[in-house]
Amino acid sequence: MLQVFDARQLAHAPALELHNGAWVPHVDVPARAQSIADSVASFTPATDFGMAPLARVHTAEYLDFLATAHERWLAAGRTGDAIGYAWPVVARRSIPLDRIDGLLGRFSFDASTPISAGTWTSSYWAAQTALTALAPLLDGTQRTTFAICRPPGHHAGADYLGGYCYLNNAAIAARAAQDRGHARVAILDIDYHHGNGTQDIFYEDPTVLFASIHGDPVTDYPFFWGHADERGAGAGEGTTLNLPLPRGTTLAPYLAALDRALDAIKRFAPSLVIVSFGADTYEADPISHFKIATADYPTLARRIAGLGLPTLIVMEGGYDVGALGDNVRAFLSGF
Ligand code: Q9C
Ligand code: ZN
Repeated sequence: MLQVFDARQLAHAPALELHNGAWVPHVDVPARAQSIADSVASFTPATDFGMAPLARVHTAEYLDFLATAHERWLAAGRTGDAIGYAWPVVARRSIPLDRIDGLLGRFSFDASTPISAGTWTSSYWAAQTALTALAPLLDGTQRTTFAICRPPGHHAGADYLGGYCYLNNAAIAARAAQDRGHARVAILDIDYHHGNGTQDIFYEDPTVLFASIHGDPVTDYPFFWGHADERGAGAGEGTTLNLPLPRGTTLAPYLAALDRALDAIKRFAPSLVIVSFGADTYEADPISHFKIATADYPTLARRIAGLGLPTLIVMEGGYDVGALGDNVRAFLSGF
């Protein structure tokens, strides 16, 4: 199994995030990606596919903002990481803004996701990591590949960052696969948190199925997306499947939900599957609340492998750094 990791993803190093009312050390530490890379036998660095595949998913305004935000922050006389403090209510009209604080609000949805000096570099190479892992699936030389992406991507929308995510690595890979002939792509999101960015990007798109199993947004971040009645809209009605589960969920009910998601994928009949894999479903994850054990991950993976489809695994969350390498290795072993 080809495994892609690029050390330029370690440049992203936000200092603090706002967590339950306190500024705490950011949990997406560079050591996360390093511990995953250390746990796999060998890896390939990313190839540069340039900006075009990013622009298939994200708006030009957002990409320009993200690439320049930290410079603009410094130019405004600030130090440290760029972060917003005022957000427009959904459906506010579009207002041309220039001040960095206005832009930070416009292009983000939370206070968990600061922009550090290295954020653009790492986000860019995380997207290229996903594209590099996709390439051998497109030419048929591999059946399953693993992209060790950091920062993660599934909370990032076409024009917003949030949830530790800046560029939507899985969505970028899905569009690239479509551009190379995969008309129908399924994205299976098994991070603990709902992948609101991926859902938004494909909400009205009948050619990409988005199926997600996650902590119920009634109790858990990101609150405003991921409820079971969100099923897509317009031409995309029915190609979004949300399976929220309560805090404390153990393997058996998790597998029941996974089988429902896999059934929906089979009915959709894609030619490629992208798995947004978060190891934050792990029982000891510091910010999440499912009860999946390390020994459970091969079982999850075997069921997904049972689809028998070319599969790109894209790393999303997972914050118990000490167990992360073992959990990822356990998951990959099931393929
Ligand atoms: N007080 C991913 O797993 N922080 N992102 C919530 C809770 C945001 C997680 C704060 C969690 C985002 C990719
Ligand atoms: Zn997560």
